[in-house]
Amino acid sequence: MRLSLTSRPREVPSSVGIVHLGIGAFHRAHQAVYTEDAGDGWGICGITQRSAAVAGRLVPQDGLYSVLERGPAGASARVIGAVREVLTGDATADRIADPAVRVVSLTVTEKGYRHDPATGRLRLDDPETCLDITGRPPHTVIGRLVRGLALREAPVTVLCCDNLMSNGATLRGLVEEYCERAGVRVACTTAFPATMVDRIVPATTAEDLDEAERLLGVRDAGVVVTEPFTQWVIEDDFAAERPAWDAAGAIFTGDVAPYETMKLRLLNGSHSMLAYLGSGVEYVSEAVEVFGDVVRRYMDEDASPTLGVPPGFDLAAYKASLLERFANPALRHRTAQIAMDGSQKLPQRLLGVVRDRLAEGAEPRWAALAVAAWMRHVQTARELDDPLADLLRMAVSRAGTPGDVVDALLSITDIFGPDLRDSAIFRDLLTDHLAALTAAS
Ligand code: CS2
Repeated sequence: MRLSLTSRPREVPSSVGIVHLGIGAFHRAHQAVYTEDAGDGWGICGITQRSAAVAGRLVPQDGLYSVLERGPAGASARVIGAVREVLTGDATADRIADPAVRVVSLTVTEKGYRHDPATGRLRLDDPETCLDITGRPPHTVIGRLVRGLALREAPVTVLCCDNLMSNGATLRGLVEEYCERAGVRVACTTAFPATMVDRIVPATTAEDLDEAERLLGVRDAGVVVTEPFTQWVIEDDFAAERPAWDAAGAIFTGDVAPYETMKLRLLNGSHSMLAYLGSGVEYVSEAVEVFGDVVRRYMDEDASPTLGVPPGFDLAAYKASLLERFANPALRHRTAQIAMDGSQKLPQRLLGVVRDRLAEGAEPRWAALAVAAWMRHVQTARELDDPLADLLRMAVSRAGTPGDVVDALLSITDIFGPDLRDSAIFRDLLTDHLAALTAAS
């Protein structure tokens, strides 16, 4: 029997107040769970942005799906009913225009913003963005969001839940830049709070579907798998009403920046380091067995001195908990899943650490090792899953020695900016590490 309101009758929200762009596994394991746990009746309209597959799985199940939590002590599954509609991308603008909607949230991954990761501005060499700007029915996330906002009068909060630096302000900047170039006016009041989102959500496997069926007694085609840990810190700056996410454990604060930088540099930076150094093993839990010590040194010696830690926060305990989460053997988080889209991830995860350490006159040795491991990945990966893959492959195809490879990749200023391209210290660190990684393989 399939999961649905008939096979598992339950109360669900009767209306939609949130439109969510990018209804992938992360949203369903994170913000949708907080929305359900807030218990104040907010329903979500999830809109797929790239692939309609989620709609195909959730619509026949009345929007229901299960969250399979895999901890070291075992697995549990619960059904979530907060998602009331699942639509495909073309519906975005009309759905945002609905005055009953007060929050538009996004998880579209770093590359979904089609921005320049080094400057945070729109990439005007992106053909899809250019076509949207000329006025066709929009295909890009920013184009669709702007079209929807322009149709509104009622105030709305736009909540970016992706791992970008200053994600709220970055998204606001992209929306404003797009409006200016496309000659579009947004008249409604908007707010773009910053958020820090955290939960590890590996891709669902066939074993996960079977395990959820065993636990629930019905087949769910929309299972998402995750760890027990979850965290959400949100800037308290809303243009209109919002769910009581704080009742579900979210933290509202005036300044998200310290949490955001800490999470991006410690969790995501370490994750990327493990993914590239550990590209020879399948799972993060295996990579951490081999590279746990260098990750610890990256966190302690390079990343930690760059952080402004929130008052009362136990940084040592946070770092120890990250290593424990990475080591969770039940999670089966593939290194390849994290390794993708490196060009979009490196700046906020590792290059900020490099910059800050260089500015202090220190040598960011471990952060440079992680970046060199990415360079090795670019050189050797059979398939490079990255929006800049062509550019990256072309850069390394002409390069011979490790020094050449470093120079060729560092000169991509969309990733490194002119400052890191021109840093002799960083270049030398990268060259030494890449030579050692090349010799070791
Ligand atoms: C990961 C993140 O895939 C990746 O790049 O580093 O998705 C990570 O699992 C989440 O940010 C954890 O909150």
